[in-house]
Amino acid sequence: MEPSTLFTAVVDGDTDLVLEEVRSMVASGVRPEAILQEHLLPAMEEVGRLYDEGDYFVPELMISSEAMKGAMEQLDPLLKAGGVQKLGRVVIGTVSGDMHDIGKNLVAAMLEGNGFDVTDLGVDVAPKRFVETARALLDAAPENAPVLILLSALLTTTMPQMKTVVELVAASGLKEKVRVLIGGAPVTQGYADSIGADGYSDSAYSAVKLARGFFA
Ligand code: B12
Repeated sequence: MEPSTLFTAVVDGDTDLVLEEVRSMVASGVRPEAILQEHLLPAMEEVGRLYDEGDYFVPELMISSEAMKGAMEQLDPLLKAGGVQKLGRVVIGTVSGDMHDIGKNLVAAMLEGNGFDVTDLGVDVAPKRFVETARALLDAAPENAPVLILLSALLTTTMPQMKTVVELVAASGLKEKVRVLIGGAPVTQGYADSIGADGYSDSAYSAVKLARGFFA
């Protein structure tokens, strides 16, 4: 099948064309879920594949993610009005003492672009804010459990904050409903295992796959 103009525009990161296409599809009566499922999500999957294979680099990922974010901003109110469930709720941030946010923003944009409901707490986030935010989301709609907490750290000196968050989640009695995923350049699977985190991945694209797995 020929890829749609919208699909190609997302892969090319052409935000103007993406917005124009989404607008005209909505105007001609295409269901917002179909726009998401049949064009936008496959396009982001293609972007992830190109990145995995080394054809795309971080700038291309960012540009496509931005285009996708623009499309989601247009579709969001329509999807909500239609009662379409988002894929799952995610709280993301860079841990306390750490100001690096390029990777975190990329992961957040990819998740948002792939249909997750993302709460981005920014950088230098205190451990208890992650847990309080997750708890507030659970209280607001307990039937939509679980909530995923995603932690980013780029400094070896701030990585131990991740352990603090994992411990706080356990101490708050939320372990059944909250999962903690970690990432960032110095973080490894071994480190994730050693602190009892529920998952680790080394790229924004694989973070999406990992998150999908938790909500499957
Ligand atoms: C850009 C940068 C900065 C910028 C940050 C700007 C910003 N807004 O983010 C600035 C200049 C501010 C900065 C400051 C500092 N930096 Co700096 N910085 C970097 C640099 C060059 C690139 C990081 C980056 O953005 N990479 C690109 C992104 C896309 O990659 P990423 O973050 O790894 O994210 C990917 C994955 O890891 C993953 N991922 C990321 N987060 C998450 C989370 C989850 C849940 C998952 C699943 C996946 C995931 O997905 C992303 C996309 O694929 C790195 C070097 C490097 N190569 O890493 C140093 C580096 C991280 N910095 C370093 C240092 C030391 C500092 C400073 C202390 C320097 C100083 N003396 O002031 C300060 C600290 C400030 C602070 N308190 O945080 C060191 C850390 C050393 C160490 N072992 O701890 C590094 C490694 C440089 C070096 N070789 O010395 N830095």
